[in-house]
Amino acid sequence: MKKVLLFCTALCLAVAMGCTQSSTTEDDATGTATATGTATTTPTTTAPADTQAATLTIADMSFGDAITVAPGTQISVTNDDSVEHSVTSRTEGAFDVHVDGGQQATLTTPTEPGEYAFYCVYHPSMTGTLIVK
Ligand SMILES: [Cu+2]
Repeated sequence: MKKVLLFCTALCLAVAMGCTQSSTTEDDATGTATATGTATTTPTTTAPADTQAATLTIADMSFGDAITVAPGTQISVTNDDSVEHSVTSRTEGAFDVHVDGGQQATLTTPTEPGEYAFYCVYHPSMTGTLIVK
């Protein structure tokens, strides 16, 4: 009878320890996941705010609203469409950037202030305006 009791106690202890160990591991995993999520969210929130003034997003065959930038600024051009577009100035040689579908490119704005009309060489009906000042 005593032997059975001892065995039971040992088994109960083992189960209890097993439970404690597994729950500790889960807590650790949850803690790590939360920390990682927070770390990832912070830079993502910061990045668009910093680059907002120098970003041109092409979507639905449109350049969107006119953008105003400082001379000699680097603009990040994002093509959200599946087809290639270009950002080509009507002022010859001012800028001409081609971006494949789903890709990004960098456009350096002219150093001469002014209003630059541009279009897409593949879809000439797509037009936009870049204001440098
Ligand atoms: Cu185009």
